[in-house]
Amino acid sequence: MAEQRAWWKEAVIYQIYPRSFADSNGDGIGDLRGIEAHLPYLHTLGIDVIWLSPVYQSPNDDNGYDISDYRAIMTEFGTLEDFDRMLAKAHELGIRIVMDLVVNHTSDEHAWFIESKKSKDNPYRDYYIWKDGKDGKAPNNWQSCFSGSAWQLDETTGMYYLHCFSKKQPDLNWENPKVRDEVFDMMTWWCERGIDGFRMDVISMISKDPRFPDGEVTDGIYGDLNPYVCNGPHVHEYLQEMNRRVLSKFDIMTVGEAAGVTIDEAKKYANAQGSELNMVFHFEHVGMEACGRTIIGKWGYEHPQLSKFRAIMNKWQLELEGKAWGSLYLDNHDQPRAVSHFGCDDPKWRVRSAKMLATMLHMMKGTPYIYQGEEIGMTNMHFTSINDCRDLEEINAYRQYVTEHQMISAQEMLKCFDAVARDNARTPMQWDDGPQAGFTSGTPWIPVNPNYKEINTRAALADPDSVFYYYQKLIRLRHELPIIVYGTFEPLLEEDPNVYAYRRHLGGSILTVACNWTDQMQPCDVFAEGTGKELISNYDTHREGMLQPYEAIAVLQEG
Ligand code: TEU
Ligand code: CA
Repeated sequence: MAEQRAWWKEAVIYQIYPRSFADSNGDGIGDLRGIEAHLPYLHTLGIDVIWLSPVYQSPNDDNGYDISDYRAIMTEFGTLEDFDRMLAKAHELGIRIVMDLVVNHTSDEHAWFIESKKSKDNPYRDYYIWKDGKDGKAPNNWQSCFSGSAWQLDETTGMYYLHCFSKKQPDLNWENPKVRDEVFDMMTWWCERGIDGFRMDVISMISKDPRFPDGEVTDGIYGDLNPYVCNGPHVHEYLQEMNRRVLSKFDIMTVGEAAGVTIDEAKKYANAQGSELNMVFHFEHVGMEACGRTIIGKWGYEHPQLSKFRAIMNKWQLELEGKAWGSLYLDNHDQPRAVSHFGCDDPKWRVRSAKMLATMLHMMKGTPYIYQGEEIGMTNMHFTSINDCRDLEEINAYRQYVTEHQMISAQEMLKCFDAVARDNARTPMQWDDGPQAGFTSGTPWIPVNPNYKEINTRAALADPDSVFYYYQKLIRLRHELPIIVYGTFEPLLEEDPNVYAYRRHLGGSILTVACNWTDQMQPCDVFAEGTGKELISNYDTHREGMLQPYEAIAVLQEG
């Protein structure tokens, strides 16, 4: 079946984490005017869509993923007028804006929750998930994704409410049709304001197993909630209703962040009939299962192994073909920096390996996502103490595993933070080599990575061989060559421990891609002698039958 064409299949998406992107008023916090001022930079890069992490009113317990008013802009970020001006400027530049929709939970400071907790018979009580305790304890043994129990006792009514994330993020009760009405009305309000779609935060978690059973105790303290909150009994019903009542009425794109999603579930969420969402993010390739040893919980510090990573990526490329559309990403605001995690951020190999990773991802099938700073090869930060942490996921994990239960040493925990902590991706965008990397004229909410003097957009724009211009070329190739968007995927060298290679096919044309994941020369024979046109590479010269350290190359044979 010929693939149905769509703009969101042909687009390259850039994620902005507003708090760390650009500060326009010197308070050390990124804001909407700062984003507006840098839209021309993104237009130069060539991206088509911006995914904006939450900008709604929030007490910032989880940096905006705890919303207290869905129809107001966070005070530090600006006003609705600032938003409208930024949106109009983006549209003038041909850039669409996709908002982050966080409706698995709200902030505990949202008006709905303030009402809900007042009494058991309050009209808003069933907007959230309240349960009686058991034997003086929580209703079950679930651990929150941010450590500790997933249940918080509320003294007023003596009942517990569920929070899969922080205690200031109570889960909404999607079984309540009034909740669905409120969410769908709010989504319509934003679509009528002119936005171009939604990234849907943990959307796979909105339907819970009504039995709320205890989970398997994996770290000796609490039970695992994931089997009972991900891909629940009504999740597809709710999304089909959302599609009917909102999404189908607008020319917008949707991507579901689907914690715990499997290939089979993804084929439902992102089915080709378009009855739910356009695509989903899965987590298999960025989790510890691609790396090997987990130390505790989600925490570890081994780098991904090519064999495990490739098996995961190839599985998703092959299984979604013709059935559902995929997303492609290596990092975001929750993940370590791609070049540090998958490549080599040693100054000797940072640029080469960043370009290799970009080639590997952007020549695949699916919609690619670039996280702010990835296009200039920004790297992880270094944690010297818990005081360097701003993210509650790290702070809570440190308290639980180091301080309270002594299950891991402070040094081991910090080593895990160096490798995979979310704050790695949240250090300020590095614009130039001036004070605070040009991010702010004040004191940034989180320190700038000390390597900003070498790694910044001003230096990148002045260097024709920079990672920036390499990404610009990858984006341009995707816009020019349908085989990159619509070609089928064929794995190559599936057992090679060092080289990731694959082919794309469309109408007789063949695109061959090979990427050396090591800092050593490696044999590679996937290119037929002399045929085809080199589309892109991170080396100017090549060695017959070999790949140079971190070499990537893509060759097109026109059919
Ligand atoms: O993340 C959901 C999620 O699964 C996270 O727990 C993520 O996988 C983990 O932090 C990786 O270490 C979404 C948002 O992207 C995240 O920023 C929010 O903190 C979370 O939901 C709650 O809204
Ligand atoms: Ca600011």
